[in-house]
Amino acid sequence: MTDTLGRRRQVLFDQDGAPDDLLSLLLLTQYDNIDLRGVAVTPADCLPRPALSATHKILDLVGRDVPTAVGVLPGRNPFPLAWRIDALRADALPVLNQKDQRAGHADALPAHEQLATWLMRAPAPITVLATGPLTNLAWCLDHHPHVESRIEEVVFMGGALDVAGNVRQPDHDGTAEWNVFWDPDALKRVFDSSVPITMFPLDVTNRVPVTLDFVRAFGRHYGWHVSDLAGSLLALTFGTLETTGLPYCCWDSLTTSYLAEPDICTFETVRCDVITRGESQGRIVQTPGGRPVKCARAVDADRFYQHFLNTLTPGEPLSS
Ligand code: AGV
Ligand code: CA
Repeated sequence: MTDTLGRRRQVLFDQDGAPDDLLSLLLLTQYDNIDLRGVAVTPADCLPRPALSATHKILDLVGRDVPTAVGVLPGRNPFPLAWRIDALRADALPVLNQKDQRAGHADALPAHEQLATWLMRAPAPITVLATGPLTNLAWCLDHHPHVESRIEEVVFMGGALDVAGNVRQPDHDGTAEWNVFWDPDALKRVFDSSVPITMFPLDVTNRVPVTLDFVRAFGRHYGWHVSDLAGSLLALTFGTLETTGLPYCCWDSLTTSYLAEPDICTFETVRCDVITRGESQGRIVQTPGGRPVKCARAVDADRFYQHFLNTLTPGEPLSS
């Protein structure tokens, strides 16, 4: 999907280094209609150093030179360490370590300042894809208000509207989704701006769990670096159902697929607000006076899995 002049859509990607985020990065690198201008790593659902390293190795693997930056701003509610260490596992995957890596360096600026710079320098309105918390973007809006007009659309994985949240923490009532819970004030700040927001809450992302059949489909293409990486990252997600009671889903990759195939989901405008304090912090509420958000409400799951598989495997299986 290019615009009427055939221009590619410019995207800044703010991700937080979980397997799902790294799969999203891989998808983005394969989309012909996307001009990926920068990748930020938010230190939320990851250890930032290995997540940055894995990010560099993925870009290297697919032969892409894209600027990166690592985040330093903290969230109020830290992610479980047991999840954050997945970045160490991803960074150690053999497919990402086929050669001595040139030490990849992030830009010297921390991600929030770098994001502001990228936004200010963007030659045309730019899309911000966020598959982690919105902390960096909120900082940009606070400190450089004029960047608001540079943003064409914020595409965000987060929230839970008419379904339960996925936060299971003491002193919390379970109504929040983690990307919002990590830094509820950040979403509030983005809601208070005028940027168009397209949001992918758990209501739809829960419908695309990582299944064994789906992971095994990548095994049929074993031997091609991109499908090996995709299958390995998906395999890292197993055990989630057993340890948390909830399956690992393609939360971020479904959100990312919107940039290539915008009609895999259907959307409704919902007026939203976010609770920032107390036992429901991070919960999104629908209220008549709330801020309009374009929310994904239904997904064609089969079409999504097919899109994901087609994008990250070669035309034909290497062996039958
Ligand atoms: O709430 C979904 C978000 C997505 O951006 N993340 C994971 C995806 O990257 C947090 C999360 C929720 N449940 C999790 C998460 C789990 N069981 N393991 C790791 N991360
Ligand atoms: Ca994420």
